[in-house]
Amino acid sequence: MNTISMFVRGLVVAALATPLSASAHVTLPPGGATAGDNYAAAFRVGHACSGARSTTGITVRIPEGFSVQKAEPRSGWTLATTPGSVTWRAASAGAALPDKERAEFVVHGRLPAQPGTLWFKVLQSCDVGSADWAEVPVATTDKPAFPAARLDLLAPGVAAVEVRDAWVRTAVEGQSGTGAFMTLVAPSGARLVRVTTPAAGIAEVHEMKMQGDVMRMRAVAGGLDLPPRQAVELKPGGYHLMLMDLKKALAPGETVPLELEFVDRAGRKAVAKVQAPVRARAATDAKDAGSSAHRH
Ligand SMILES: [Cu+2]
Repeated sequence: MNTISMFVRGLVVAALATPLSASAHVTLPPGGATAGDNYAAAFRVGHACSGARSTTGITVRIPEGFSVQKAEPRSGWTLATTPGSVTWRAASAGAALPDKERAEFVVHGRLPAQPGTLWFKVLQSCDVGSADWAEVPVATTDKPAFPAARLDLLAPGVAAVEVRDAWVRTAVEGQSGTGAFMTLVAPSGARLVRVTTPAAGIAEVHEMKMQGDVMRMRAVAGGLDLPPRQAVELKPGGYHLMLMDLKKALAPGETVPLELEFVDRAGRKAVAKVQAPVRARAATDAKDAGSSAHRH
């Protein structure tokens, strides 16, 4: 499967999938990882089991193809590994993870070389009861109550970066430049080094900086760094993509294709393709922030 067909398939999935609530479930950060790479699988726990007050244990069942290198210990918890699983257990009631407090349980390993989807089944034990996050959706429309943690394994050249809520500000006829905005998350870290779009002759990563008491913008030297698993927001007044030498007016309802080029921590180039809707201002309602990233 080539990059283009993966891209098209991703768009179809994007139209069907509903966004996962970040606070629910046990999840891996979206954005995926490059097949065959070393990967720090950081399982996020954001709440206890239904009706429980705290999480007392986490067992990750290791899917076939993922070879564990090590699991990160957690203070006050025991850590046990078998060939097929990693288990953290609170050594005392006081060390248990309170409901609504977020934590990450991290397993380092090597990913299988074949692009696709990897599902990690996670058993969450609580002071009362347990939740087995182990259901694997069969169709893209399936929304299981207890989904396993999903990891997209990407072909080389496809950026392991989640692009969220992308939009481009409207431009009237004759206007030379405008801004593009979005949220970027790179689970394994990356650097945004280049932007291209058929809508503009020049596209640059800019930042706003106070110079004396004047706000000025300038190109970010060396590209925009995305630390692992941290959301970096490009928004009016902050980092943004500057589209210059516009080819035509941009009216609400239109879509601007953007190609974002990243360099990962190993120095490899990869691309994310984004269809960014044109709007007059940031969407206040997250539900109609209808950007489509290159997958999900
Ligand atoms: Cu600018």
